[in-house]
Parts: sequence; C-alpha cells; structure tokens
Amino acid sequence: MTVLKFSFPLRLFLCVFLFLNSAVAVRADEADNAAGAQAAEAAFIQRLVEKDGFSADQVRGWLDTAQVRDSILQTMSQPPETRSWPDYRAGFMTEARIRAGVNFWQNNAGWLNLARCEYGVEPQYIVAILGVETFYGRQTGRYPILDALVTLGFHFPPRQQFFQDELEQFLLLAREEHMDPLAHKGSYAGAMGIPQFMPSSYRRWAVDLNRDGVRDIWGEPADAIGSVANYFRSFGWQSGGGFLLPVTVQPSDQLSALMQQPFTERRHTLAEWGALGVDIGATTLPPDTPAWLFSLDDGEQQSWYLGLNNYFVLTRYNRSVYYATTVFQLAQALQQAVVPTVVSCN
Ligand SMILES: [Ca+2]
Repeated sequence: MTVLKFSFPLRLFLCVFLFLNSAVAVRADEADNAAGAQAAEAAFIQRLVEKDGFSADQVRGWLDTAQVRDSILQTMSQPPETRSWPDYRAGFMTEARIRAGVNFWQNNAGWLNLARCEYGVEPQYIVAILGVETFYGRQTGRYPILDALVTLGFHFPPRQQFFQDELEQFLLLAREEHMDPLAHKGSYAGAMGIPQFMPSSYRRWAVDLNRDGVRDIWGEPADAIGSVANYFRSFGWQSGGGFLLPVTVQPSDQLSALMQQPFTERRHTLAEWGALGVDIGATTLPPDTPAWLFSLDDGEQQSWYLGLNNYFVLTRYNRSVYYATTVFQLAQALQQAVVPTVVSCN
C-alpha cells in the first residue's frame, strides 16, 4: 500500500478544500431536493385542478400552510422493526391494555353488537384492533394530517407517490365531509382517528354506525367500531371463521425457499401444505382450505402456524405477523375477561 504524506500547510489546505467541497455538495443536494419538491408540488396542484376540480390557489394555500417536519422524515428513515417477538408482544399484551379493552367493550357493547349484526365481525377482534392501534382512542397521533402527508408526499422520495395519493384522498375527504383540512391530527404517516385509517381507507370504508349523519372516526367510538367491521367484511371476514392452526414442519429446501417469500405469497391449500411437509394433525377443515405459513420465535423455540382466512384478513390492517398474532391474542384475552352478552339482531 502506498501512503501519501503531506506537509502541514498542504494538509490544512486539503482539509479546508474538502470541507468546502462537501458543503457545496450538500447545498447542491438541498437545491436539487427543493427543486424536485417544487416540481412535484406543481404537478400535484395541476392534477387536483384537472381531475378533482379544486382551485389552484386553494391547493397552493394548503401546501404552503403545511409545515415540513424533520421528525417525521427521521422516523420514516429508521430501520424496520427489530424487536423480538416476545418483546413486541409484551409491549401490547399488558394488564392495562386488557383492562381498558374490557371497559371499552362494556361501554360500547350496543355498538359492537350492532356491528356484529351488520357486518358479521365478532366484537373482540374490533376491540383488539382499536386497542393495538390507539389504546382505544387515547393515542390517535399528534401530527397535523396535512403536515404529515405534505412532508412525506414531497420530501420523502421512496414513498412519495403513495403519500401524494393519500394527500389527494385527504383533501377530497375534507371536501366531502365538510372538514377543515388543517383541523385534524393523526400519526406521523397520516393515519387517522380511533382506528387509524389512512385517508383512502376512510373514504372507502368508514361508516356512520350511530346514524347521526357524520362519519366521525375521531370522536365517535360507534363509527370507529363500524368502520373496522366494514373494513374486515370487505376483505372477506367469515363470522365464526378460523384463525390459526399450530403445525409441525419437516424442513426442506422447498419450504426454506417459500419462507423467503412475503407472508402474503405463502398461500396454499391444507392439502398442498401437507404435501410440502407441513403436518396439520387432525382437523375437520376441508383439504382445499387456503392457509398461509408462518413461524414465531419466542427465544427458546420456533413455533409454526398456518394462518387461516380471518388471520389473513387481520394482516390487511397491517402486514406483520407480529401485529396480526398480537391482535388475535389480545382478542382472546378480552373475550375471556368479558361476560358475553346474548345478541339479538332483530
Ligand atoms: Ca356518526
């Protein structure tokens, strides 16, 4: 290896030169980013004028009012979830969350029963989703939705199209529901209200369960409950349907390759899983039942499961098996803690 040696004045010159050079490069990057954001905003405004009938001044006004939040960009740039399954689960399956869930269930039993009758979704899964998402509405987010969606739509290139689309959906929602786009807060990613719906989900699936003329998933638990139930039904929820089958697995190259695929891609019928070396044991389920294979490692051993239809629907809310399994287990804990009521749907 050749080692270059420089005199002190030359080293000083090189240091200053390199520092100035990098500062110029950073400023050039910032200028490029600013120019890119400006161009994207101009295209966005034009789209909303032509496609949705907004006025250009109105959209420009909202974009200029929004505050770009560095803390949101930092959060989005963090590496993905690295907690172990036991740590993740322990963060949600607390006594306080179960107790608050029982209270929420009891306080909203009538709405939960109505949602069960109208959408066929059992109460414990709705309550569990709301418990994991926002502690039953206590933690619905502190960022103005407009700030979050503008920050990610124009200053976070990896997902900018998704967030620009959600911003468009949010402005359409505000117009339809007579909401002030500046008035509502949510998560750093723009998820809103007690069930944390993104704007596109709000427009598509939110319902006015309490029939007061407003779909309000921030302030009305009834509407939050109905909206989650409607969302689940839309993704194929089966009343009384199954969730999980514990299985044992014969390791093979084929299964190892399958496990490299995303969870959603690991779909086979029970008969096909059997042929792939997954031992299901005794079951009354038909052999053509679809199921998705996954495993959880509790630190001591790896446990294998086949997720059934309703488990898969839970992953439509959040694609993580940690998330879906936690919702399922919280639902079981809630069901055990609540005295069931007799439901009449007439
Ligand atoms: Ca309502």
